[in-house]
Order: sequence, then C-alpha cells, then structure tokens
Amino acid sequence: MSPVPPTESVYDRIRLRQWRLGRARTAGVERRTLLKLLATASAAGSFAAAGQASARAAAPAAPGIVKPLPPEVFTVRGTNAETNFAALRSTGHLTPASHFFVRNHTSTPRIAAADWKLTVWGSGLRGPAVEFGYDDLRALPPVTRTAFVECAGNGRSYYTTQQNQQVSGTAWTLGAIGVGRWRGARLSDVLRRAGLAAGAVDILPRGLDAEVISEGTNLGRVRRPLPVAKALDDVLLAYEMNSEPLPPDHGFPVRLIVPSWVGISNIKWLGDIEVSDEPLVSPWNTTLYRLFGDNYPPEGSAPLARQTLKSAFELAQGATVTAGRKQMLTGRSWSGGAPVRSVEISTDGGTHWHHARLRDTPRRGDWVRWSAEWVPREPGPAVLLARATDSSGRRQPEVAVPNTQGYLFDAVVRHSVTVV
Ligand SMILES: Nc1nc2c(c(=O)[nH]1)N[C@H]1C(S)=C(S)[C@@H](COP(=O)(O)O)O[C@H]1N2
Ligand SMILES: [Mo]
Repeated sequence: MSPVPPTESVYDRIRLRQWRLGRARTAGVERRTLLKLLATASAAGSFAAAGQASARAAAPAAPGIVKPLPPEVFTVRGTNAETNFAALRSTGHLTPASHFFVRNHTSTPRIAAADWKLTVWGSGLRGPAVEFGYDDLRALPPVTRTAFVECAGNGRSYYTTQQNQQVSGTAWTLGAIGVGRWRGARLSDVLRRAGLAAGAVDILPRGLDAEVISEGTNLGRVRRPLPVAKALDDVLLAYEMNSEPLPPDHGFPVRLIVPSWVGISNIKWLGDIEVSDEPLVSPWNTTLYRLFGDNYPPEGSAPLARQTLKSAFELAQGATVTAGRKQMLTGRSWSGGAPVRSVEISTDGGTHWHHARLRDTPRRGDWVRWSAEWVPREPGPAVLLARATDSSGRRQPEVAVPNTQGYLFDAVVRHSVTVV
C-alpha cells in the first residue's frame, strides 16, 4: 500500500477552518440549513436518531436490500444489515458477498450497466464535463486491491452497553465491516483523463440512490467531499468485488473504494463526481461524520478520515462453552492507521493476557485473522477480551472517548460467555 498522503490531517484542519469562516461552498444544501443541523448535531440523540427509531421497529427483512439476509448471517437494523461475526468463522480472509454487511441510507437502486454513465464535471477541470460509460471504465488499466469497508459507527452500541453513554445512530455491534478484493479503475486515471486542473482541491462523488430525508430536511443524494490528495493516492472506481461484478446492494455498476477511510467515503452507485477548485462541504462532512460532544469544539472535530483499531471474536455474545474441553478461539483485528502488530487475548476479564497467533500478514486498511487455544476450567460466566496493538505502538484502550454520534469506538469489547 502506498504511504499516507502527508497532507491529510493538515487538509482537514484547513478545511474545517475554511468552513467555519464561511469560505467553503456548501454543495446542494444551504449554509443556513447546515448550520441549523449542526446546532442539533452536537446534542446527543438528535440527528441520526431517526435511524435508531427505525432500527427498533426492524422487520425480519431490511426494506430496500436485494440479497437474502438469513438470520444466522445477518442482524437487520432498519434499512441496514449487520454481519454476525460468528458467521465469519467459516469464511476466509475475504468476506463473501453473501456475508457482507449493508449500510443503505435509503434503498438499493436497480441500475443497468448499459444505461449507466459517470459524469465528471466542475470548476476543478480544465474543460467541460466528461462522461464515462461502463465499458470506458473497464477499458482503463485495471487494478485490484484488498480493503475493508467499515462503517464509522461500527461498534457504536458499546458506548451504551459498556460505557453507559447515550449516542445516536444505528446500534451496530462489531459487524459493520467486510473485506473485499476490489477491481476497478484508478480514480486518478479518470480524473486525469477528465482534465484535472492544477488548482483542484476537492472532489464530490455522489450516489444515484434516492435523496435522503432526515427529520423533514432533504439532504439530497448521498455525497461526501474527498480531498484531491486522497483521490489521487489509492482510490478505486470498483466494478468487481471478489472476482464478480459488484452485487446491487454493494453499488452496482460502480462504487468508490477509499482504502482505510470511514465507510461513508465509499460512495455506492456512483453517478457523478464534481471536481472543485474551492473547498466543498456536504452534510456528510459537517453535521455527520465528525466528532461532537464535550471533548470537541461546537462545530465538531475535523471530518473523519481513517478508521480506528478494533478486534472481534468470531463467536456469538453469550455463547456457551464446555468446561475442560479445548476451545479454539478465533477472531479478527483491523486498523485504518498503522497495520496491526499483535493481538492479546484474555479469558478472565482482563487479569491475564496471552498473545494470539496471527494468521494473515497485517496490512493497513485490512484485517488479520487470529486464533488462540483456551481450556475453560470453572463453570459459570466468563468474559473474553481481545486487544490489538498496531505497529505505531497504539493499543486498544479500555474506554473509548465518547462522541454524541457514537463514531470510531475503539475500546476493547467485553465478550460474555457461559462455561457449562
Ligand atoms: N450512494 C450511497 N453510498 C453509500 C451509502 C449510501 O447509503 N448510499 N452508505 C455509505 C455507508 S455509511 C457505508 S458504511 C458504506 C457501506 O457499504 P456496503 O453497504 O457495501 O457495506 O457505503 C457508503 N456508501
Ligand atoms: Mo457508514
């Protein structure tokens, strides 16, 4: 993988200041509307609460998801489907499409490849708008990359169940992640062919799915600005997932893959890309996908970029295990920052720790599978913990710093089992 663009965190700080000073252009939403949304975003339980309400009313099938959602594989949460981590035990390094979580703001649109085109346009191009058809994209030099797509809110429910904090949004456990092998065209090739100007600073990829209505406000179609530095680094316009055409729920015909970054960056059903010579903002990098709350300024942190460090057991919460019999505990750890270096397991609630055996070569933007043997002795409740350390020395903490929308949970998750 290519190194981190050095400009990334600098970019975020600058963009945030520009927006605060009114120097960034809001794309498709009035600045006034954004400021109003922002005022409520900093109070917990406001903006994304609609998602939570629909999660409570979850029907057995998720409205708007096309693929089958067998209950042993998925837990439906509103318009979304979370992968049950226990169901990954039988899968390899890559998450099969049949097991890959789905996060839909509205519902999966059905788009024919023959009717599809991508329009690249805006002040950051040297000339007029340029269109690419499906075959045009496939004719560009293909690249293949293994990368996770992980929702920024993955693990959100543990802010509440482990830390007793109220947060808004879908109450994911740890299954809002999947790893795919993505094949597609380089975004940099597309932007250069479209006539990228030297002064371009942001791009704004936008989905073809329905407009998002949140608490009576039409936010428009899903779109999130991306700095040109990242766009030119390692971003793909993917048309294949695990050697198959993208499934409808995962963005057919074409989606963006933005390695290591928060899930929302990976725009599905891509329809157009604005290229701008001035900074852009949308609800998805202002009122959403920033950190709000007591630990952050009123307008929130810089827009979220990289994912954090996490670990999960491939075991159901509350599973039953037999005393005196050898168990092979398995799981996965991942990071959007430095690659995972080691994983430690505790089977006694955190008193003793042992190294797990890593089964993959750790890479940033990917997960490593691991395993550890355990012979449970005493019958009764037990708490399993898995904690990863990355190659920069960062280790998963005991407590995650809270934010009102429950993003980027990184603490060690307590996994309860019963020994019988
Ligand atoms: N067009 C569009 N793109 C989207 C979304 C969406 O609702 N519409 N959801 C985003 C979010 S929040 C996440 S986490 C990922 C989920 O990708 P997946 O459904 O393929 O797992 O897609 C992102 N891209
Ligand atoms: Mo997400």
